[in-house]
Amino acid sequence: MFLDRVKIWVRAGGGGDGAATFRREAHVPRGGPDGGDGGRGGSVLLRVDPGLTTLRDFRYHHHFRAEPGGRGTGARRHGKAGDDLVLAVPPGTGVVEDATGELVADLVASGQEAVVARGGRGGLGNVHFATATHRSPHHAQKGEPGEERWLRLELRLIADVGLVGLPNAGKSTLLAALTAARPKIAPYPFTTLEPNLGVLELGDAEDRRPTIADVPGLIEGASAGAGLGHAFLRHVERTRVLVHVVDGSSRDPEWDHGVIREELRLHDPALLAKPLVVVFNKIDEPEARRAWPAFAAARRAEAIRCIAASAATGDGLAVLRALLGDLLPDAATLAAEPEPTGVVIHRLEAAGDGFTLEREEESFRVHGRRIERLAVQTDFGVDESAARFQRDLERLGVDAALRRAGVRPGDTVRIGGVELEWGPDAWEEADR
Ligand SMILES: Nc1nc2c(ncn2[C@@H]2O[C@H](COP(=O)(O)OP(=O)(O)OP(=O)(O)O)[C@@H](O)[C@H]2O)c(=O)[nH]1
Ligand SMILES: [Mg+2]
Repeated sequence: MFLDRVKIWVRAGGGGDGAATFRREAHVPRGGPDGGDGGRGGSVLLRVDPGLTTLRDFRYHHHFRAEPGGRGTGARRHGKAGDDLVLAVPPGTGVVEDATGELVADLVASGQEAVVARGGRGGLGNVHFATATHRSPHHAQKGEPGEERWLRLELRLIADVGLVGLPNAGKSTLLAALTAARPKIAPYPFTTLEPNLGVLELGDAEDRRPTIADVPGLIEGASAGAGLGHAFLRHVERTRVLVHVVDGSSRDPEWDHGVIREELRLHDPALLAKPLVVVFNKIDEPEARRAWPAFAAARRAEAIRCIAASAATGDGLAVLRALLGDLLPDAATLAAEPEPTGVVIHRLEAAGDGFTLEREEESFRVHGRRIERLAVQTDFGVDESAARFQRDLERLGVDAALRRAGVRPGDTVRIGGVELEWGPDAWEEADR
């Protein structure tokens, strides 16, 4: 199976919990708080490895987790930070947030990285909560959970020249004849299931080394999803020059030519505006030689560049090389990293203090990044921590908003993943 689109789940490590410990020393009967902070959780990153051309590594493995941060301990010892998890992807990998369909990163340049799930912050230890009037706090923060999300990785191979054509036209044979690449070649359609890349040695004074991509054969209806369809057309979107390979010995090369043009147009009319060379291949075959004059005349009438060649014997390949040399830009432009489209690095929203309130039958739901984070970082089993959270609700205005909305004792209030019961003076985590 050709894989250039995969769905993966990533989860960053949660931050470690802060500790609520007290100093114990031989001569100090009641030591002060000395709980250290939890360590930060590891993040999940994607990084471009220019040696990769497929998303094959994600074929059997779809779930990725970074390491959590360690818990803080006594004597103000901080927990260890979790290691980041770095996943290698090929250049041309678009990263789409599955839930929203939004492109969050477009990874094209060698070594380019994107953080796709940020590790949770470590919780603060109780040393941070001691004040002049409250010297022995039992409150420590829990670690912040790591982010998790479903992502779609979509590969658009980055190559200067794209070879397109019906199955069995001779695209892979042509790639092998022009470059050092050794793709599989066979006398039946659908031999190529994954794109192959080769470097074309133009041998000119500028020493240009454009890359050529041989993509699996297109069939009628490809733009609408037939066969392996769109997946392959996506790869030619970024190429600078298209080479359309037609099997000159086929029953009707003119029809073959028309099918591919139509599929390119249906996928994206801009594809037809790219510089194009039609290679009338297999000219060593008698049928091809017979069909060539009419085919050439038709292309001339449409003002489409067209040459007769044989990928098998090498006939016409010098002409093709020279034509590609003319159509491709200079060495500096070729060497430049392609421009990413859209957003490059996913930026996480800052935790704002704002919130919204929603009534759900007998209960309420509070949405707000900051208040949701405070809720998950609170250990409601510790009275002092629950009381502290109550003060956070007052400080942020959530408490007043709930009262205005008519909350009554016993009502359920959900904040993020935490379910609480509204009490006359304090909050309790609802039994679930
Ligand atoms: N006689 C002749 N045969 C050729 C030529 N080019 C390719 N072939 C043969 O055509 C068949 C198909 O070639 P491939 O290069 O695998 O074709 P492809 O376009 O890559 O096919 P898919 O990967 O299936 O899309 C093979 O048997 C090749 O040996 C040529 O110039 N002359
Ligand atoms: Mg092939």
